[in-house]
Amino acid sequence: MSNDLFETDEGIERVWQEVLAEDALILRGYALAEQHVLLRAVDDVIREAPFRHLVTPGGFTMSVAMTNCGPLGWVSDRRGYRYDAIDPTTGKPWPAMPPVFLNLAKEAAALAGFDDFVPDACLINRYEVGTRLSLHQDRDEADTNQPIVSVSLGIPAIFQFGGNQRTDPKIRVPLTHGDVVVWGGRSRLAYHAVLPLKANSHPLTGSVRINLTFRKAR
Ligand code: MD3
Ligand code: FE
Repeated sequence: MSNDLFETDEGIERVWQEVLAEDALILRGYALAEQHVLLRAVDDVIREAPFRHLVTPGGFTMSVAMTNCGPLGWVSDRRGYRYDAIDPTTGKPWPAMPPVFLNLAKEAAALAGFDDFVPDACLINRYEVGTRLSLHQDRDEADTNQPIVSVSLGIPAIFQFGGNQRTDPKIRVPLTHGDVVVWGGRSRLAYHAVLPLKANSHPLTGSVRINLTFRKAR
């Protein structure tokens, strides 16, 4: 855990950092400065590309509701998982990535040492009370040398973080409103999960948690 000064385009900024694991860096509260703009941008995206519950290749409906913005979006159906430029629900391209999303993802990645991260996909997850995300790896992206940046908004979740093997020991970490995490290098293919959300409420989102994940899919 450390409280460090960084020189950025905006001047000097103070960032609270926690090393979660090798090459996994938590920037606690890093999104707070933009919280209102971020949530307004989520509302704009979901008006064009509503949240939906995707079906896994195995035929299970996911309890997390999802949508995307940016040039590519992550989708799942009976045929498999993939990134696609077209939203299967609307038949149209995904909404553009809001500038505030892109800038935040790039800045966070740069703080973690990924200077030229340019995400082409932002997956937006919505968790309601009881929603969970079962243990998985994120390996649908072409280049796993590129990090993933996640932004948590709304009610807290307990995140589970393991190793590169499904059965590796796992640690539990709370992720709360405004937390940003950069997952790269040796953490990039780690198994992870979100435990069922407990009832709670946040002044800006109500009883919901929103998670943004920025990815370089291609
Ligand atoms: C560690 N989302 O969308 S964000 C996902 O809170 C996903 O919605 C969770 O797992 C959520 O795939 C967790 C944290 C996260 C995202 C991607 C990772 C952790 C990661 C990729 C590799 C390792
Ligand atoms: Fe994931």
